[in-house]
Amino acid sequence: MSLSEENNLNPNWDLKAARIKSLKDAFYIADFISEVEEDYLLQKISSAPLPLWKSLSHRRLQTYPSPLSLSSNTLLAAPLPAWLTTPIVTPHFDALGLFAESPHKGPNHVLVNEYKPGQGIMPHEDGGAYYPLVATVSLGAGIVLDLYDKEIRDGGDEDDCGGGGGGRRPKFRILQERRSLLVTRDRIYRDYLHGIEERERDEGLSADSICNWDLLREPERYQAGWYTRETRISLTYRDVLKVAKLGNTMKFLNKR
Ligand SMILES: O=C(O)CCC(=O)C(=O)O
Repeated sequence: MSLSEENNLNPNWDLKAARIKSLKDAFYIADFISEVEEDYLLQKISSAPLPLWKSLSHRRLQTYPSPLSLSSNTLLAAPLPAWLTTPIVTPHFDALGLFAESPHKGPNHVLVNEYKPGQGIMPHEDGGAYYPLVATVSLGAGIVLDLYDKEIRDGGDEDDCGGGGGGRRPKFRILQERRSLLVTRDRIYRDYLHGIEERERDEGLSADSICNWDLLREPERYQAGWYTRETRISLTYRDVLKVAKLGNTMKFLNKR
């Protein structure tokens, strides 16, 4: 089946039904893109020229349309590449009204992160450069995203669905399957750190420890409580608040 034939809206999508109950400001749609769409995106990412990858110590990264200016968290206005827009933003995000209330009414920035088994990302917050909504599409393999209270505490509350162990305990754990969409916004965006443990396998998986267990496409796959990681790529879509037009930037530079 071709990509355009695949490009249908799924009538079963409904943000209310996708709400992760224990989090409220987070949503999970397991079957967000088809296998054909996933293959297409993976092929686009793997055929990008090598210099587009920035190698970091524990993962590698492509940034579209460009990194923010470090001093002012400003994005130089430029369109996202078409392959990152269709079908994810148009029509899928649009149908969900995901960015309907964001300043630019749509995402203007995408990070492509690649994690090999054993790689991850330290707990961090995305901060004030963005409208407080992140839409993450997972490709290639699943991974567990951990949410932490901003203050470091030992252990968690009784009703946590955090599991794991060792050092700092996550308050919540979200399993993101390949081809899924995870949306975090508002309180979850602002009040928690998020990170991915540097592990070869994710363990301690169960309906009690994984917040979105009831929304998984294949819970039976994780019934044993663990799985071995494989290479996973994420696309994180955001709306950067400050955007500069190239013409204005040039005027500004000429006046200096
Ligand atoms: O890969 C992910 O799901 C998380 C990426 C992330 O934390 C980030 O881009 O800030």
